[in-house]
Amino acid sequence: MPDSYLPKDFLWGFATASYQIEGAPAEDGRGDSIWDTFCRIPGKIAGGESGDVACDSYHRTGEDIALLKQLGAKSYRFSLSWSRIIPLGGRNDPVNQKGIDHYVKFAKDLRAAGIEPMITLFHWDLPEGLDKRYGGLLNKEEFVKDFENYARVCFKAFGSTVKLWITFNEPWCSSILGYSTGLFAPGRTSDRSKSKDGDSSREPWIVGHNFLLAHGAAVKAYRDDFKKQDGGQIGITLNGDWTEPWDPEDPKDREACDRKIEFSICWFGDPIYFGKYPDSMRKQLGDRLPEFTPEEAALVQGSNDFYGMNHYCANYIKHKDTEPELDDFAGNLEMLMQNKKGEWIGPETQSVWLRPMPLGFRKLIKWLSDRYGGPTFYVTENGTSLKGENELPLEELLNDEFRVEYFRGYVGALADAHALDGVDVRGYSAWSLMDNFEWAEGYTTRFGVTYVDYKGGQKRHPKKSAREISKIFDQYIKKD
Ligand code: NCW
Repeated sequence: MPDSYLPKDFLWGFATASYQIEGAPAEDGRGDSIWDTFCRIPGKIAGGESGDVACDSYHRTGEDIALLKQLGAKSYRFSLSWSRIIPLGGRNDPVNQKGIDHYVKFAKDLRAAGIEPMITLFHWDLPEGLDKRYGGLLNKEEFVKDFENYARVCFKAFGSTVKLWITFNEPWCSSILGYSTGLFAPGRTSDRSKSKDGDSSREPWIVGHNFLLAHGAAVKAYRDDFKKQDGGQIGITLNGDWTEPWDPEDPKDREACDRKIEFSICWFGDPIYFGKYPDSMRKQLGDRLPEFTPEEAALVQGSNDFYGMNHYCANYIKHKDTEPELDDFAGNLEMLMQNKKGEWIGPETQSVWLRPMPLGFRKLIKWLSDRYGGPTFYVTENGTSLKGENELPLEELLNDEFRVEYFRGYVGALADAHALDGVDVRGYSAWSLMDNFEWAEGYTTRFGVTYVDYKGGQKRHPKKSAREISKIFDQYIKKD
């Protein structure tokens, strides 16, 4: 037993998301989501791919559960496709019983297999109908009501079968990548207008605000009408990287490190824990960052039963002395992979944004725990890709020692955060159970502990990491 440890009933398992694994886009009454439409735009997705087939998980629920069991998972985090449940998305649109039945059976089957289901209500695949009808995430009045309605339909359908709910996955990604850089659906960019008269540099902040209100409304609905009888917990999942100063001697770089975390994580975390946006964001963005009315602030503040943490990597941060650009979303700084001395933050991976640094995980969860008064954490995603993994011969690809090392490093860092720093962490989901549709990167990036043979009938082949991960947790989880 190492010095550090994780609590006895620690829930570890794997995570996926509906559009990334399911396929079956037109089956059993499913409506389009903004990702179906986005994938049809030439040039948006590597290789012109889409989630039309993906891992075919919609048809392989039994196989996926058997795989989870085989790997020893105690929990499985998956997301619901809103447009399978309400094909057009809105509160006055028909509910699709077939969609509900599919997921309820899946959750019950997981439970029967001894695996705790953890449901994400929204992992980026907004019903296309809502985007078309009223501008989707940009429309506060409509979106908040429609999300609350969708959440209520789900809470009612799953009852006590599901005890861990996540409203939104990584709202930063949907807001910034969907409404500023345009890398993700619906692909809106802030360079449509660099002028001060333009509205486009406001859009990501409006979308972020609407996510927070919709989260608050869904949590209130759960607490008012479901939590008591179903006995579950509900939270949001936020992504964010650790930051190290480019020049540790420079106080401005050190300040910029915190500012970067504020712009990515505290943008959502501060309203949820404090009822307001970080001062650094207000200072830079002025009135482009929406204001909370007192009612809105009250709805959002205190709306997390737990903090869902997605974490992958770290960056070096160098401050900028120039005025921030109108479309800057990071806090007027540079994100770098090398520091002043030319040292790399971590090894290269297939994803340009991902360089692992396990100690950064420990530092970040402690930083967040301190800032937010010691909340309960569930790590809802953590994992890696390997540069060139997709090109390797199968045998080598299955021998993913680098991923085993990644999990050893990160799980060890988490155990340190728990045992040595006093962080209250109850669960961990590795990203991902299997290789899947990696959004704009298509199928070129493989995050799975299980290889999916896309050309060979979606057959699953567990990699070495799939077998090792249970041993890693076994080593750290306290026995009595
Ligand atoms: S793309 C992304 N991911 C991966 C994805 O598969 C999963 O669905 C997400 O929850 C793995 O974990 C998350 N995150 C986006 C990374 C940010 C890219 C930064 C671009 C710079 C502007």
